[in-house]
Amino acid sequence: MVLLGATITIDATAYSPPELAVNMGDTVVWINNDPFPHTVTSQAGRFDSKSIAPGESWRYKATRKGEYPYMCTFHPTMKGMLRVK
Ligand SMILES: [Cu+2]
Repeated sequence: MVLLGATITIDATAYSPPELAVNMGDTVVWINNDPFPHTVTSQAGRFDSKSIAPGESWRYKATRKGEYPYMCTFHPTMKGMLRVK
């Protein structure tokens, strides 16, 4: 089976899983399960979801190899890492 994408949930002000590796071309989906908004913001400026409302999701197609640390601009302690192989 070929995994074409991956899902990261946002729960209790944390990304789960906090680190994820995907293949180039995969689509990654973040789902906000918290009752308040979050963002998924690349620290190097590669991507920025802007505000993801409660219950909403945001998807990003990983088109370039690399390591992309990201954070939530509303909660600076929220950090994640996306690796694109
Ligand atoms: Cu947040």
